[in-house]
Amino acid sequence: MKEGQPNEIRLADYEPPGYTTKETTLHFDLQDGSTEVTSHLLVERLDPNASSLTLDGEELELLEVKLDGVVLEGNEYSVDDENLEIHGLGERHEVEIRTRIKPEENTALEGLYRSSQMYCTQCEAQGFRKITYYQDRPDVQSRFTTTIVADGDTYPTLLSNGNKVAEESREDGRLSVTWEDPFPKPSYLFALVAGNLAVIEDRYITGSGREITLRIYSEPHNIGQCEYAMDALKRSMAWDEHTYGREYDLDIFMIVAVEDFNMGAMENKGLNIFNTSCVLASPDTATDAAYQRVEAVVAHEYFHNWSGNRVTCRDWFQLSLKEGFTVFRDAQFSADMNSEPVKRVEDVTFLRSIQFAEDAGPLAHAVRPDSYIEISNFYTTTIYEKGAEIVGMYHTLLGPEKFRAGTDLYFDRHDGSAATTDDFASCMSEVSGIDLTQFKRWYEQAGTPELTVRESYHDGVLKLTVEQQCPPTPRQAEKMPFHLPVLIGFADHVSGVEVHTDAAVEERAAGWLLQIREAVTNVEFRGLEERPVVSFLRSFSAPVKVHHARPDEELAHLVKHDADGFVRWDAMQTLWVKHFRGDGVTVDLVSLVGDLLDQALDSTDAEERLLLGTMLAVPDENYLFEELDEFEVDSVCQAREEMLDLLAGTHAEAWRRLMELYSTDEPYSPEARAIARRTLKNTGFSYYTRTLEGEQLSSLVESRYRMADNLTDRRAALAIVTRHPGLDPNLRSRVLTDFYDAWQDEALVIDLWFNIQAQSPLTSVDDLRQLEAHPAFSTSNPNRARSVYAAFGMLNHQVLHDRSGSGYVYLADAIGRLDGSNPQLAARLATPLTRWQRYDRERQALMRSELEKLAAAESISKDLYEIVTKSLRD
Ligand code: B3K
Ligand code: ZN
Repeated sequence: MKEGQPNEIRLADYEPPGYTTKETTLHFDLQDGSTEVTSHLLVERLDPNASSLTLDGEELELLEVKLDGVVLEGNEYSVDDENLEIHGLGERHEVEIRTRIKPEENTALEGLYRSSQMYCTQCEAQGFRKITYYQDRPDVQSRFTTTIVADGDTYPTLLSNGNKVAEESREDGRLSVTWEDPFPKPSYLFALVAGNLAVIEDRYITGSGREITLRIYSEPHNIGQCEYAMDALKRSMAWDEHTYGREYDLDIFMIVAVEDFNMGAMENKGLNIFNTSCVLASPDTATDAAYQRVEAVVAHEYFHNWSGNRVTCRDWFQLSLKEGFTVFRDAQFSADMNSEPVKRVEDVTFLRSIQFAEDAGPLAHAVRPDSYIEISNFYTTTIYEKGAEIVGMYHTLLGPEKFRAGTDLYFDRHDGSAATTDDFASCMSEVSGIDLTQFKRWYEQAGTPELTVRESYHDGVLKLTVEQQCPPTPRQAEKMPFHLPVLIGFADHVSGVEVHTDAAVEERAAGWLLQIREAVTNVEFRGLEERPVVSFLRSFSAPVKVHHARPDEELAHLVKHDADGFVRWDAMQTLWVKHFRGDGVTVDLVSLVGDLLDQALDSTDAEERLLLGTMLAVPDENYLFEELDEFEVDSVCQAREEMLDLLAGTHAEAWRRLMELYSTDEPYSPEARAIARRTLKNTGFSYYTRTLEGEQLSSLVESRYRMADNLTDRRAALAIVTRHPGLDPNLRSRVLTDFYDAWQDEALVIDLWFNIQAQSPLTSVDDLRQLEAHPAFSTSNPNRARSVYAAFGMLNHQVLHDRSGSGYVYLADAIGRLDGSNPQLAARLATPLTRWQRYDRERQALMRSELEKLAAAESISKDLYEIVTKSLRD
């Protein structure tokens, strides 16, 4: 890295800009090997005392600077590695800057770069400064006009934000296209695409009767897989009108599918750019989970048009303002399209496995952090998923009508401007009359709060005491109590109950909402005929851990009977965690699973089937590692395998029936009803194969693999092929080769092929090296790199945590190599090593030593430096 420590940016240092850029006119001349960018800026003074304009710029070749039409000499401005400053300015000026950049050499995939045969951009958060010198900060919003000139034969598709206003094919074979975006926007929402792209087109009529042209572009070989995304887009547009009263504003909305992309997708105004993995879907190339991800990400990026673009963030500390809110919105959408409790179960599983781990580790940070070194590192599950939980808590506290009034006020008041999380809270408070001052601690205090619940029952009165505390996190030793909503009900219908509490309480559908604000809260339920089974934290109404000492029989009762699907699943998880902690569960978990299995065999309701699908699974290792305070990796993995074998063996016949009952000839459909059938079928298949060996096993696996007519079923077979220790190795290699040969031209399917091998405990470090040597492996494509390194680091626990330390060395070496070309990706892949604190002492030492090696590298990037040094600090 450059000399010295990199700068820390602090929220406390925020200052509004002295000047703003009102109009931005850009001209791109795309040539092979280099691109010339001319920007014409109209700047205006905001602060009467300001006289210099600071522009951001990185890795640019500066060709010329003009001020009000006059070329400036080198001594009339100052320029260094990060900024260009022009001094002695007045009220209003025209600044013109010419720079040269090299998109072909841009392997970091930030700014303007090449992916396959096209040019594309990624500007959030600070990529625009790699295109030209600019006020690259979200509180500067400008109207953009963009002209792109390129060779017309190679790049007939030239796109940017807004509406196309001119197109000219010149005599020299160059094509020139101009786009104008009427909505002022910050530079992070700028986008440009140039390529020879195929397109599908549709239209959408808004509630007010405007016709919007919808286009999805991709490389020609992918265009057949864009229909599902188009369908999801139209459903998202209708849903946002209906649920939030938000209509689309431009006349055209475009999505472009790009093969090389660092994350999922990007909400550039009117021109969303997507990782192919979040837009392409066909039965043979996308699993059920991938279809659902396409639906969710299309919706997420579309919803940003209001929560992010029309109302943007004042500074990057406010990132959760747009991300938390938009994740909440896309979760509501997915719940409406599929199943509410199942979506909640999926989100809580993710939150507990990944976000709680972040909150408990050295990289814990507040949802509105105080400081950062590299903002790209703050696109975290805390900002996104915990941020979404905060918005969910506003929704629960206010109820749906007032919440909608709050969002209406927020969109109305802050339209066209850059807002803060405090502004959002003010709107929620104003419409509801609820004092949210204390609630805002959720943005300031890191760490997962823990509730301890105590119950006592006498003479028809049930007393609950709820105590809260939050563990210390880096640089935040002491925490103040949180204001949080707790939804409570009883598993069985109880009438005539009166509630007395020192907290605010409100009757809600099938239960009560408590607003907890104190460190200790008491609640009494009076007038009960017998002791009820308490259903606590229904719908997971707050992102907290709950310690609730209670008989296992009560949990089993909740599993079978509670009205809240989330609580049913949650009670089952509590029992599993207790079991793996070795606490001696007093109910028979194997027969409880048997009861659920019977329900699954009898169920006729798709939502219930989906929920049962989640309940028939034993929690995975990441979930258990987070929930168990102390554990040893190999013992947990082994205990889990033994439990799976026991469940399989005890109910072998029922698993087989489940597999067969839900095997149908129906053509593939991504609807919840069909997904539910496949989930149960493949759950049965997976358990049943644990009871087989030899020829019986081979023939079942091979026949299921051969008869699969979609990727979900094929993947289920492949998972057994790659993980079942008793499977004939010849069959394993035959199926893997067959799969590769059949799908070698489908990049996303081959990603899955690498991924499923990299995550199998049967894949050793030597096998991983062989995978890396495969001709289809490449680290320049982030999806492919992740398919091996992220799958290994996040999911292959036994090999990663091998006592020899070879797994850590392997992962760290890969990260070190990648850091040279793509720092964002490298920093992201380091996540498993940053969790070192939760493992045993020997493993801690081995993991820390790999982090120290990475930190010591001469040329470490700012991105990776921040992650490794912060994760090593005491
Ligand atoms: N806003 C983008 C994320 C940008 C990440 C930059 N490193 C995608 C999203 O959350 O919608
Ligand atoms: Zn987002």
